[in-house]
Amino acid sequence: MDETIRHDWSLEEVRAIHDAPLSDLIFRAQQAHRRFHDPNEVQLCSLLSIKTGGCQEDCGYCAQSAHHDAGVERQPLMEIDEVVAAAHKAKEAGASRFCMGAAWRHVRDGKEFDRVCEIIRTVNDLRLETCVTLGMVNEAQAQRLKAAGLTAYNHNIDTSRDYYPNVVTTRTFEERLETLRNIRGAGISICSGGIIGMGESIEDRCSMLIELANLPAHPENVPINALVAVQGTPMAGHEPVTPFEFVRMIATARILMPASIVRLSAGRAALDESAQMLCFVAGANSIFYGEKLLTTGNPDVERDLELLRKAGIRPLLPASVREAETAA
Ligand code: SAM
Ligand code: DTB
Ligand code: SF4
Repeated sequence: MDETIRHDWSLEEVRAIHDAPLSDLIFRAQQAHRRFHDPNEVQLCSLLSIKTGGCQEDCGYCAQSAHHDAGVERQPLMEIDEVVAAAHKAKEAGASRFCMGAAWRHVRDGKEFDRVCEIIRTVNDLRLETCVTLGMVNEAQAQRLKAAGLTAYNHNIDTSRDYYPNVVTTRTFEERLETLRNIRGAGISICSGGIIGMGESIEDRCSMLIELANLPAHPENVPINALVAVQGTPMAGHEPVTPFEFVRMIATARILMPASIVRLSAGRAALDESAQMLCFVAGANSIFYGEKLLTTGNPDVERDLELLRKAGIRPLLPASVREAETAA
């Protein structure tokens, strides 16, 4: 194993990294980034909500929780054809990964889960990487997702272990980790990160990254979201995070998990071009690409393509294509 991949980070160490002068922090993040990635490539992931609203969980940030009234229209699980049409469009627009989210507390065996597995198979046939986020899954369900050809499973730890009860009360941090173990056990890539701007301390942010970095294997993808404060949720009143906070979090994630793909995720629409560019320089190498996240907005495709063009950044190709090119 590469000796620069560590799993023994301490809070003192990580706090010192996070709080370093910005220039020093970014320089160190760039060094880590360039050891494992092409700094001019960014992964483009498109996101689709395949089942919206009415969720039993009470996540304080989420517009889809049945515990809050954020005015989100509930939608049952989409039909295969509709999802595939959206995946096709995302591919045409240049995405390499198609991510699908369902507002479920956990997966239930039955017709709906069968349909999700069929959706994964069909989207895979389009030669897109597939990712789903369906809430908690057990070992057998993880195996079925693997058999359907799933590339990655998104399951965020959201915040630190200590701050977790201030964010969600209907499940525990440990349950979150249990699902991550089930996904890892089935041989599926893990996409797991969190959210900043929910009233947590800097120490909580560092602790969250340490939880991820000290897992037996780092998540292959680490989404860093800034809270999208949605009216009607308990977190509607939070102040937006500043670009400095976003950049520090991304750079710290990059240093702790140098080989992982770090995604500049929700909250990007509130950043201007220079702040986004600074996030790329700080080690972000993935974005959500497409006008919508799950229920809230994201930058326009044209503007994103223009930004990437001006920065000389190329889209990262799907893993299957990269491997075929290396073999040739
Ligand atoms: N229900 C599943 C779950 O919670 O795992 C999947 C969907 S859930 C919406 C996926 C992730 O989106 C959450 O874990 C959270 O990190 C992120 N998210 C949701 N609402 C957000 C918001 N308003 N701002 C920032 N991130 C958000
Ligand atoms: C992740 O880390 N961020 C995405 C995805 N994983 C599923 C979701 C962001 C949601 C933002 C709020 C919304 O659109 O409802
Ligand atoms: Fe449900 Fe996921 Fe939203 Fe929590 S984040 S309320 S589990 S959809």
